[in-house]
Amino acid sequence: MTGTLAEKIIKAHLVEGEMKPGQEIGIRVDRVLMQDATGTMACLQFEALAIPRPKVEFAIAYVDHNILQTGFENPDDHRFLQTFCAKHGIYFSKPGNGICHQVNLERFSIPGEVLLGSDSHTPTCGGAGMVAIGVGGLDVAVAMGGGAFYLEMPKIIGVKLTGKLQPWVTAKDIILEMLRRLTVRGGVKKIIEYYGPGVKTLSTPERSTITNMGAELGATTSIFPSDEITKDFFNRQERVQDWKPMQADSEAAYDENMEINLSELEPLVAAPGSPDSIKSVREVEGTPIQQSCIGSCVNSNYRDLLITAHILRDKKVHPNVSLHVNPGSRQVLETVTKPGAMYDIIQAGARLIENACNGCIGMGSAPASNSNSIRSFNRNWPGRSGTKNDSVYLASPETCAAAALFGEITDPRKLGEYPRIDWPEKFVIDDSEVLQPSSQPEKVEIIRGPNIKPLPKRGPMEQKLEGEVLIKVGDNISTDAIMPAGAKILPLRSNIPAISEYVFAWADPDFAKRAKEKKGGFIVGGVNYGQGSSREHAALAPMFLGIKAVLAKSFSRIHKSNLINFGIIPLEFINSDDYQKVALGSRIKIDNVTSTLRGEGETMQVFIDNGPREVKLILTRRLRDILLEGGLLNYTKARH
Ligand code: MIC
Ligand code: SF4
Repeated sequence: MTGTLAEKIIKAHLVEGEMKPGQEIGIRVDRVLMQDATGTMACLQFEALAIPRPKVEFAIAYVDHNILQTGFENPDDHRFLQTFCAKHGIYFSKPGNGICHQVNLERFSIPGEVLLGSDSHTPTCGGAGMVAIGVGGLDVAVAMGGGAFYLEMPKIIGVKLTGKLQPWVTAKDIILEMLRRLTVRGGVKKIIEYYGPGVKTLSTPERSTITNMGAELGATTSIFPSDEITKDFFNRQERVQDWKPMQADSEAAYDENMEINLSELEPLVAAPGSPDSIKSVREVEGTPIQQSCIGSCVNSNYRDLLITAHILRDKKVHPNVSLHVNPGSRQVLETVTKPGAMYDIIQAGARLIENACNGCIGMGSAPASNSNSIRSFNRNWPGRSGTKNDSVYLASPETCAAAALFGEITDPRKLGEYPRIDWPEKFVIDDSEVLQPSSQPEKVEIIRGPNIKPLPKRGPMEQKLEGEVLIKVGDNISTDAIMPAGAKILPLRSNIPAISEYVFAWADPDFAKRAKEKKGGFIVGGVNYGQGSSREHAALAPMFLGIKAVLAKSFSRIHKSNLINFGIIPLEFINSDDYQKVALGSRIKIDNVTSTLRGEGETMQVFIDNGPREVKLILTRRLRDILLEGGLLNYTKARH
């Protein structure tokens, strides 16, 4: 790996370690973003560090997830965040201003800088040449306090793009093709860097569609060069002063290489259940559809909405279909509304949904039982839509709009001539919904309604851990399965005692009750345990229920860090037989926890039903020390 763009940016930010794949490095963070569902905790954690103002160049909190106000909980959180941000030097994007990733790309991305965000789709800004990484809220809080961000130096995969997309084939189909080739774990411990002549054929928002959904590959981040096309985007955002060229050397050498000829791609979908269940639209054509949703942070930009408007112009949505459209930001909504394109969408019968996450996280727009929904979103794990046994297809906005018109999955190439999309000379620029921090912070009172409960604490690591296996799950279990979201549970994000009642609620509704009765215990998982979101609640709530360790075949990057951050030990099976044998109710005993963590050994002895087993404990000194302290907050406080 030499001369790659990701390497250059990391090198310029390196504060500790050697940039060899697999080695721990520390990097300086320039900017952070938070969103409301993870941000309330991140703010409480920042407060616990007792640092008055962020030490990074720019910090912002968005309200975009917990948007439905069906009770006091979400508005309590919004008000807490607004007052907290005003007092503590953090910018605040009001509810309705848009999805964090879309707004951040438009207004706050800076090529060549490092962005850390408490949301897994933070890599969206990689479309503008940033190293943008999704992490748990506590990592963001520590970075805001001036701490470096530590990660395992990833391998860099170079993806050469050649050719040009054919009409009706889109950036979404490029990332779906990546998911077809690599699956949801193909990007773990990797950065995906795009280069080659095909890059020039893609606009900045299209590039961001691709980097956004690199999260579904499990990648640390994804990045595009910053070139004349990026400059053009910054020009139309009236902030060309923030732009700079950034690209890999022409002779850059990648750790792994891939090539995609854009001319050969066709429209694709991810079939229900997982973002990597890829099929061509042709294969599933004719599948009846009852709902079509266009929006979410991966596909709700100006281009996506304008093409939707072109497709729907002077037509009507099929009588059996409910079409939901949500622009990614107020800027997108205003820019599309000005020339009248929004009218085309509304007259066709679409339901206009707020500029926010909405149905993507089950915050409204849940589909009916036994019905098919097609969505321009990025995730379709079972139940994520809010409906049990849901059947959600993921596709481009073009394919979603075609399905909305015909009532069944339809190859968008049948829609005729591909409309020409002209970018507006300038996007509508109005940052008035992003509030600046107060210039008189001493006068600001932070308002905590009854939904804001204090942070739960954990003491230092115990030498001996003992208990039962409280649940055993299979491969690729997402954090949505561990700590479900949706309109009922998401509003409890600031109230850990309340939200912990829902851990594994869909997989095993008795889990929380059992965990409390048994005074904690252990979780057993398969490969890629904890894939998906950055939500640290998938570690924090189990910690609250007394979970001491998770034994799995392997872990996703963000969730593994979150477990460590909250003092839960991630242990990996060496022998897959051990995974087979361990069962719900098996007794687990670890006698030498702290002494093993104090040493350097790469295994830990665990007794499973009295039988001694060795499991992998591959952790750096720093991560072992974090576990010994009982989590990152204790660790950071002890070192201030
Ligand atoms: C998601 O898409 O799953 C979320 C909701 O945006 C999460 C963050 C969260 O759970 O709050 C993510 O992607 O990190
Ligand atoms: Fe919001 Fe969905 Fe994007 Fe997560 S994936 S940030 S819920 S729009």
